[in-house]
Amino acid sequence: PATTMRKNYQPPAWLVSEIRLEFELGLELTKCVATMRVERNPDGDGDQTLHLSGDNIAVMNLKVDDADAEGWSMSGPNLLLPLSGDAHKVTVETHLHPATNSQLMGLFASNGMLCTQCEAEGFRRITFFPDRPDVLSRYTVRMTGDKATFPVLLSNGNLVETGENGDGSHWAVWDDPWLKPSYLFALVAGQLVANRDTFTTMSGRKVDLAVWVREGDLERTDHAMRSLINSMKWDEEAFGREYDLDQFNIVAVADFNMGAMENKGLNIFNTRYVLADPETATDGDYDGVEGVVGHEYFHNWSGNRITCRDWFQLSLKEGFTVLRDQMFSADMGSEPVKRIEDVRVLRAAQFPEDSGPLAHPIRPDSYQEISNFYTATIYNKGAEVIRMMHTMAGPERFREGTDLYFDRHDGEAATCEDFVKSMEDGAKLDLSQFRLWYEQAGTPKVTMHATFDQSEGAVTLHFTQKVPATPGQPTKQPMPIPIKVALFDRDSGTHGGEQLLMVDKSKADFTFKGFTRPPVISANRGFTAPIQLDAENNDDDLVFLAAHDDDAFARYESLQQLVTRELLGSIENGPDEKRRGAIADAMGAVIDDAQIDDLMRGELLMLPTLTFLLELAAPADPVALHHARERLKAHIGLRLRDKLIALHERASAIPYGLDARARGARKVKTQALVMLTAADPKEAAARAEAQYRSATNMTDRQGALMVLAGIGCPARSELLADFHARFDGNALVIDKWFALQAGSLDPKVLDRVEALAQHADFTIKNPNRVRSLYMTMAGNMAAFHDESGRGYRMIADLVLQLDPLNAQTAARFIPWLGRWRKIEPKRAALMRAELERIAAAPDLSKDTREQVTKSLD
Ligand code: B3K
Ligand code: ZN
Repeated sequence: PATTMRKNYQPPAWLVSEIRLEFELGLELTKCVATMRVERNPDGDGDQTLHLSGDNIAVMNLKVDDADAEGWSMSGPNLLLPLSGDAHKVTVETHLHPATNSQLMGLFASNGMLCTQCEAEGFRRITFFPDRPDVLSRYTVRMTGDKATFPVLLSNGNLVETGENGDGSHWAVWDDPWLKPSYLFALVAGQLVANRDTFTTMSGRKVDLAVWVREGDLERTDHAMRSLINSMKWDEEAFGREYDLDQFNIVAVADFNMGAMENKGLNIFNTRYVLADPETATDGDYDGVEGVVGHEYFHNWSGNRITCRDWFQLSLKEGFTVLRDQMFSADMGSEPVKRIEDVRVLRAAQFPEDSGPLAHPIRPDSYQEISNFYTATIYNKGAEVIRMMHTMAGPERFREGTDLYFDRHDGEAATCEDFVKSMEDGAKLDLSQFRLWYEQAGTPKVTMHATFDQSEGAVTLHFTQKVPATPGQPTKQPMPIPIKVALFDRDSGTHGGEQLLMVDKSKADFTFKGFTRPPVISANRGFTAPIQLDAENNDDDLVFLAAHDDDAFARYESLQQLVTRELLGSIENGPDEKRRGAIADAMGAVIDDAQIDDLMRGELLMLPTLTFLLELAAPADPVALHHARERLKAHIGLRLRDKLIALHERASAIPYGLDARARGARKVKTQALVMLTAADPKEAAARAEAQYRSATNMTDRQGALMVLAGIGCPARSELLADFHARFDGNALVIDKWFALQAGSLDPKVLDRVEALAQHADFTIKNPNRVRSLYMTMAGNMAAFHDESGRGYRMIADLVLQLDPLNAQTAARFIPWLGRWRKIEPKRAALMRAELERIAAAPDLSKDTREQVTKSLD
């Protein structure tokens, strides 16, 4: 398969200033006539031939300046059209079959409605076009369709005209005044109802807002609407960004490959990130809706007004927009809790990627299939890299940098370099060495060792850094790493202020004076740098920081480190009684601490994820790690039994609400049950059953059922059946029902997953359903890594079955098998064998082929 290289970028030879798209809509057959004004690009290479990308479409009719086109040819899926002049009108007709488009790219049908997904390369499945993000055009869209089937007709921009044809069909014309690349085109047609509101922008423009859903879902759209309004306001205040059209539409679709899509003025969402009410959505789901609504809205500036020159620049819009949505959610809720959650995601999803066969820099050098690069690295590490600029510049100068970026590049297809340069000029930073964060893959490993000179009263912190080798990058240069530290006095429990250190060589020392005894060092506070830090703190220091650190993240981190040390150590040498005791005491202190709120308490009580532990232990036996983690939970649960029960009772008395106090109560309520389960399953089961039966909301109900699903008690199957019956017909909740079983601690998970795949509600055609069963199982370490290799086989079977139908979703399962190098040799061989079985299949998609080949290398 062909590899696209960043260094080979060439500006397009032809530009398209305007395009008019005329659709005759039908579920089985949609006709599309595209009329483009093409103009030779003065900055192009002068190629006389217009290259139009196509994918799975045929030319039904082709005209140049209204006459039948001559001399054109196909080169594979693409259309080559030689042109004589400098500007022409090109008209091309294509026929589309949305009902059978199972890839969910281009124009597809979902539950009787039509909708599109064009990013990254879906527009070429609709019409022939220079489908690359540096070709910006003005779009006019005319749709005509049966009024009963498609009463609502939406596209980008503003609605300018509508009318009836008199034969039961009607039409609408949408005009988008903003130039945009083809990947931001969107169309929706179907039976939809809207939750409407308005927003007045800072300069007084009134914007009509609508969240479009299927009839029965309307009552679950208020949270999405509120999140949209909050996002619009927040972007004005935090970044000075104002919305720029008279309308803003969000549409919810049940069949969708990812979370949502930021099409100009017409965001299309997976129903999962729109629909929420207390009965069917958990607090986590509410946060997901708020975060994704914000994310897609923020793309209007970071992505749409300023887009990407080519797909290697993807992190320009994604990394920056993730940072913006993280800052938004932090402002809407609790900043320290949000930071802890974001770091947990980074460690569980991005660190493994960065140390595996699919590692790539946030600005990759090459790809075969761009869909494979919508990764935790591009998104989450990309956000961390820009967050470091924020840390180095401080909030005011950071804002000057982003202001300059928006100012300088508005209306352009820009590069990561453009962003970095704007930051240098606007935020007054020297980022010459910092650019390495864009070039080098791999999570830097940093060590810190403290020495104390009694006679000088001086503490010296000795840092070393090493960026590990990654595919294609055997040797690395040292990076500039901003590390925030504080030095605590052991007796008073206070420190003399935070300092930001820049570790920019392989070895760097920093000396601090005025100490009479060695301080306790709190390093990488707030997780200022996305690194793996070994701070060589002893257990006493960690216990001290867990109790005294005034940086909430650092406090969390110390406890996590203590637990990590115990878990990794116990695999080799059995449990360390003293350390286990210290952990239980520290957790007990967390339960008792009146200074922290329950949202934070819930974070502090969570043990590190197995994926993160596996990173540190590799190559490891994941099942042994899982058992060690359960044993530690049991130990803590036994030691803190009374406290946990009291916590569960206190939290259960707080009535439902969406405020932080009530949300925090729900979080610790289920956390308490989780700890208790390992120690006293009977007690936990009784409490979980009561919690389930009296639940007034999904957070409590799902939390209780999650606990029960892992315990072999009589209530288990009764309540799982009750849950299914209660929410029958609600696809998003039925997804939860599948996930609860696939993710449970039940030793028979694999049998259950096999049975669930035969359940009447299972369908391989809906990505949410596939993920709820199989992605959850793949993430359930004890099940997926079953010694027999059966978990691996099930995922490989799924990939082979799904790949021809939906390549993008199928390819997303490969990284789970691709982690074989992190696993002990026996299982690693079984994982490799499954990858080889997939690789041997004929006609694999480009998506899956690329991931499998790289994973076997
Ligand atoms: N930009 C889209 C992702 C498109 C993925 C295409 N495979 C959603 C987002 O990041 O906002
Ligand atoms: Zn995005």
